[in-house]
Amino acid sequence: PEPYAEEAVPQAGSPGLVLLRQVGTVDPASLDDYRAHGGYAALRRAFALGPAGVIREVTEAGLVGRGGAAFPTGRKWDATARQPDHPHYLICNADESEPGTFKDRVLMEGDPYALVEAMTIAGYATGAHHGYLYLRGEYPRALARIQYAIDQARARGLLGDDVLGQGYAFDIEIRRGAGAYICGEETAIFNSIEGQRGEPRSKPPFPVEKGLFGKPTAVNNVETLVNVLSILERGAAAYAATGTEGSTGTKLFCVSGAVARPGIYELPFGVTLGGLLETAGGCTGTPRAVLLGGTAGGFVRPDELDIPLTFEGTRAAGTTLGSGVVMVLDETVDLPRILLRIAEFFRDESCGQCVPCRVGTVRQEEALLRIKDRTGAAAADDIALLREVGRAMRDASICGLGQTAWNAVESAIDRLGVYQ
Ligand code: L3W
Ligand code: SF4
Repeated sequence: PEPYAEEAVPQAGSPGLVLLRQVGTVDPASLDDYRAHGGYAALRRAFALGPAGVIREVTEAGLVGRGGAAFPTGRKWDATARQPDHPHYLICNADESEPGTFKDRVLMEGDPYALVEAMTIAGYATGAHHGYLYLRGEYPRALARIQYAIDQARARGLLGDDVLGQGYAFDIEIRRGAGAYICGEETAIFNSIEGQRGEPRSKPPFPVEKGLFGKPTAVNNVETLVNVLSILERGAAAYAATGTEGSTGTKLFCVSGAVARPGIYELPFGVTLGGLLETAGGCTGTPRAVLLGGTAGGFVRPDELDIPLTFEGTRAAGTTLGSGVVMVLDETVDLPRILLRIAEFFRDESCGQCVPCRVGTVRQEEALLRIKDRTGAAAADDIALLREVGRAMRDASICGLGQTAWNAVESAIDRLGVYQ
């Protein structure tokens, strides 16, 4: 393996890893090596269980989506499988673009066959014969490795008209994004693949009913899919024994910023934020804040490190786990500048389709620019304006981008007391 995966995964090769167990230890270019490490046992078990049996295991395991919204995967697959309209499609959302997120890249570069196998299982469970991998355009190494893995799997009868001689036809096509963050929104992916502008569609109807080309479609994040392998290998009960009741299994955390050993960490759900930072070698300076959950998430204070990293725990603490971003900021950072950068990002990445987001993200950036060096009464009017604009974006935007564009700024004002 090339050095990248090992550098990005300080835990590489450690015992107890589930999703990362092969990253840095398996040769990503060798199907034989993947199989020698137990690869394709999960697909064999899937064929033995049948589609309904696979969905039952995934549901009983309590698996929920790892892209940020934590929707139950079993429910999504069941709803797709039941649709009378055909064909069904499977899409793996690998347009990983949330600032500070790089977990899916590590999985795809370090263990590409795992994703190919997991997509095959998801296609089988949901009744799809065609899977798309919608890949972030700026991931050339992931593209090369996954495309090679797909070609090898096809040549060895693990994709194609008769997968593993079981009479099931499935193949995978890679589509690359072209640098737009919004194309990671599931319905914008449909438009992008169909050759239209990458703009989100209104939901409902949900993709499980009307997705790609208007057909039933299951869309899952890379990390979500890779979890399915260990669910099938070990069984739902063994999988669910890790983590908490509301958040089962392990989670990949993308730790960056002022920590001694930044990188991707895999830990059971329920570890505290402080416990995770300790695993990453601790903060290198005096901590000022942690951005949790990415730009769609929010900042927390250094005295809040006892927050349990679970979906329910972060929700109760008024924040979110998002896709697993943990960005540590020390006292040397210029917070108003960071907020401006986040606002610039949202203004830039808004697709412009709906007014609250198109106009709101511009107004938000303007207000932040005005108060960059102000505090107290001098900032009060603009903070009131930010709240009003933020509420409008949250309540009236079509998709998650506009709905969450004010989260980080709001948390910096209310939790960190910036501009006071
Ligand atoms: C069937 C229903 N399906 C919901 C499905 C829906 C989607 C999933 C979640 O993402 C998050 C946000 C940020 N019948 C259903 C149903 N579904 N109700 O469940 O749906 P939803 O609408 O809650 O969320 P979403 O719009 O898919 C918003 C996070 O995404 N985010 C992340 C960005 C970046 C990355 C990355 O770079 N990897 O994830 C940005 O906003 O945290 O929670 O499949 O169809 N009744
Ligand atoms: Fe486009 Fe923003 Fe509306 Fe989403 S909320 S559809 S990104 S304008």
